[in-house]
Amino acid sequence: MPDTERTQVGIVGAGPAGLLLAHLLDRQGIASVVLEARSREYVENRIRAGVLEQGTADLLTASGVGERMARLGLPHEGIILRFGGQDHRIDFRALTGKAVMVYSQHLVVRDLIAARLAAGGRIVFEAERVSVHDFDTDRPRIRYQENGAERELECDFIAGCDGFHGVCRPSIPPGVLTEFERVYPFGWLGILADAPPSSHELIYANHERGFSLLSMRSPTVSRLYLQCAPDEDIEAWSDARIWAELQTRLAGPGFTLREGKITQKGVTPMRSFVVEPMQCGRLFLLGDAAHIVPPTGAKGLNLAAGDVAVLSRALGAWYAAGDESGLAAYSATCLRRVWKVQRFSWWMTSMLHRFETHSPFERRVQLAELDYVASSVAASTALAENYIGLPFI
Ligand code: RFL
Ligand code: PHB
Repeated sequence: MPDTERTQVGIVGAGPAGLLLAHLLDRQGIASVVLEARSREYVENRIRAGVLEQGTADLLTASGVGERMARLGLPHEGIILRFGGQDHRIDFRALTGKAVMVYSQHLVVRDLIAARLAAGGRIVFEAERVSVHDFDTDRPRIRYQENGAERELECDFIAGCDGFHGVCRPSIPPGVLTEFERVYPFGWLGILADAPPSSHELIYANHERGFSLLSMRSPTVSRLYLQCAPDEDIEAWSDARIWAELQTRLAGPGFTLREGKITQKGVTPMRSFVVEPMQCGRLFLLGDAAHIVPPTGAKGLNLAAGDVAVLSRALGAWYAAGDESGLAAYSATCLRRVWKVQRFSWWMTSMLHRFETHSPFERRVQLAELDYVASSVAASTALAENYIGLPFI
């Protein structure tokens, strides 16, 4: 017989979704246990997203985990679109009154883990063979192994925050979920480099040779991306070749790309993916477990935060007053926002990348779209409003 433990909400996955949910539940007096397949060191050093919408940054601050972000985060009031040899700035502050925060996802994860552990919260790292059961009843269970011992977690609800390759979504019986997917014919080759950012703001560059992005992590660390094949062989990219390609694609008026030691490199394929509904009985899916966006809109982490805001509020109402309405509406509430963010991420991806299949006509239309966005207040406001983030609820 496995050792049985009881909690209110069993959370699978200690990425941003799972950790933020545990934190927001704790602030409402709701107990949870987080089960994570990887080690603490691994999740605290996993380099991924870097841009927080104003709503995500505000949520972290309001819930008491914004101290380091306030010190080290870089507030950005605009981005640069670079195409046809020209720069066009989208001024978020002027167009929307808001801004975004450049702050690494792995630091958000570290801040949330520290807050959970300081509050006496339980996170089981290196949990093995996690499986979810009985979520069609009011006594769902999660089974797992900890240090080789069989364990069982009995809970009221399960939150599937275990990412795209997790175990929760595939545990939902066939026929319940509908999947929507688009796989793009390219990926991003991303690097981290010990080089001061060559621009104060992010540069999204549409170039004949393919898209490229200049981003950053700190005043001394640059994060740069190149559009590549989805199955690009990273071994074929020496540091010299990466810098040469970045120099070509990012060339711009009065611009010098500063190079430095490349400390990490990797290739990410690009897809858009959504499941409907984001719930089955008492199992809720959040973040990448329910949807994936191509990174061009910088939305993955922010979508996860939006789901967490909706579910933590709904669970709060259920525990405080037995109000089931928020839980019943969870999927529909999230999906309204998810699809708008999917649309934005698909649109940014389509506008900025090179498509091998484009005819010369389609290429001209793509450049005309960029020119329209850059020159029309209405169109640049639409970009800005989506980039700084649509309301969570
Ligand atoms: P995460 O961060 O993937 O966390 C899921 C957690 O669940 C754990 N897990 C399991 N735990 C227990 N049992 C199992 N069977 C488990 N299976 C998985 C995993 O170890 C992990 O700790 O999902 P979450 O919390 O929904 O957060 C979403 C964001 O991480 C994600 O949307 C973004 O990082 C997406 N993304 C990017 N977004 C951006 O906005 N900008 C970027 O530059 C950017 N780069 C990226 C990315 C995602 C990447 N992935 C997923 C391949 C780069 C990469 C490489
Ligand atoms: C990043 O800094 O990793 C980043 C920034 C903006 C994006 C995607 C990734 O659109």
